[in-house]
Amino acid sequence: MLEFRIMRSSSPLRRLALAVLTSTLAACGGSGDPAPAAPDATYRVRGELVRFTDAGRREVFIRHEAIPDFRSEAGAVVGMEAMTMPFPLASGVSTEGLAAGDRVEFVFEVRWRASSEPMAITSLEKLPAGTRLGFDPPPSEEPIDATEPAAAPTTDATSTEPLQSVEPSSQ
Ligand SMILES: [Cu+2]
Repeated sequence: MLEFRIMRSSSPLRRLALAVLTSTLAACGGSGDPAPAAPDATYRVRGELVRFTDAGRREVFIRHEAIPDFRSEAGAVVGMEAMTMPFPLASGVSTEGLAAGDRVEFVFEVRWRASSEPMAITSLEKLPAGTRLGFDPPPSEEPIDATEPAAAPTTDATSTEPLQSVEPSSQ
């Protein structure tokens, strides 16, 4: 709330000046990595790599798990349900060894006031094969509960006898 009020109270002129300064600095980045503005938020999420959307593999569709702490641009925790969506990859993020169908863990940053795409993946790593994710169906539901409604205890004496072993006893 405090942040919000400060943002609103800063004059449009000041914000414009800041924007110009920021873009000037970015343009003057030269040989080094242009230092992007600090992200508004960073999330570490797991998901399944559905496919790369371009030949250069700089954007990827990921079916991600729910992100309960996802914040809106206004800063409210709105959460994000599990879904499949595209994520651009920040420069320098390697896709080596990754293929469609891989389970992955990734970090993405959000910059709501970015001039173009507000989200970018800054880390993308393969999870061990067979890693279960939140949207997977439950593990094979062994019909433990379904088969036998608990039988009433029987008073039949024979049922308490251990079964005769077919094998001769070794002792
Ligand atoms: Cu999403």
